[in-house]
Amino acid sequence: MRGRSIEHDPNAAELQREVEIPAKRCGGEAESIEEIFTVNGVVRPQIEIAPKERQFWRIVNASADRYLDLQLDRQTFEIVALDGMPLAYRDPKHPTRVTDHLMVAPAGRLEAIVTGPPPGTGSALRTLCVDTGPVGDPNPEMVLADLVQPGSDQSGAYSAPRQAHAIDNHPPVYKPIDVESLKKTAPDFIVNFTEDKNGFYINGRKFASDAPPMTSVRVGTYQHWRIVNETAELHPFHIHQVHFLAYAQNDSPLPHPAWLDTVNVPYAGSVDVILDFTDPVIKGMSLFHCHLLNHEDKGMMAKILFK
Ligand SMILES: [Cu+2]
Repeated sequence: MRGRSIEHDPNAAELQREVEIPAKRCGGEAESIEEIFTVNGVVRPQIEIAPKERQFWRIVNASADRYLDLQLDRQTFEIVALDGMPLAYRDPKHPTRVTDHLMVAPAGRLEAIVTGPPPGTGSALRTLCVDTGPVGDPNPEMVLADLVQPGSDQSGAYSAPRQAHAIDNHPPVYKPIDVESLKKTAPDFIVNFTEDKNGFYINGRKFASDAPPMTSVRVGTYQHWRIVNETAELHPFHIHQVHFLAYAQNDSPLPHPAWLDTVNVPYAGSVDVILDFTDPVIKGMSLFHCHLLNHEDKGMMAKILFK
């Protein structure tokens, strides 16, 4: 999924109608709609799926700065992995989670099994309205793609490439860990997102390529971080190389704690995470940042040293 700018597109109104953006406003932001989503470069393609057929889908939010709140009409996502990490890796007893919608922040990834709807009932993949906050960008509901039955003679149907994949028979590797005690400790590090008319900041500082790391961590450890968003818009926190367990939002336990590398941080709110720095291969200088590219480019990024 990518964003396509319609700001200067003479067909903007037509494109908005094609993806069925509702007339009623979404969220508090009064700006006009500047972007729509495309799927593999196509505006509202058709995805062929037979009734009861189970397909494995990989969805990447590759837009620069738009959220997806994914929903399949009358169908569910059987989530297998988030942000490239199989759910089973940390929780072998719960390898999948079934949901009817899921927020995927910019840079977020979802792998899920989708089942074809019953004969004669179409379905659509859509994103719902995301209220990005009083100073956020418009992020309206729209249709991303239509699910159609194969051979239903609808022109322009997008067929997923059918490739033979070699199946390797290595047994799966699981690595459940106990982080309960870490959740109870005070945060090892606090990331504070702020902004003003001159830019975007982490802990009061704009990114500088020649600055020393803002923090350093010892390889082999876990850390509890709190990410605090003091602004009036959403920011997705993203870190390179490692994953974290997002388990609380605004000091309340999340209903579905998940291992991620990108997490939405609510405006005027916070998220608590446990970061995993135990991979001995992951060493050296790395980065964490807001994954709205416009914010990152204007300073909301910092270095971290894994030592
Ligand atoms: Cu941001």
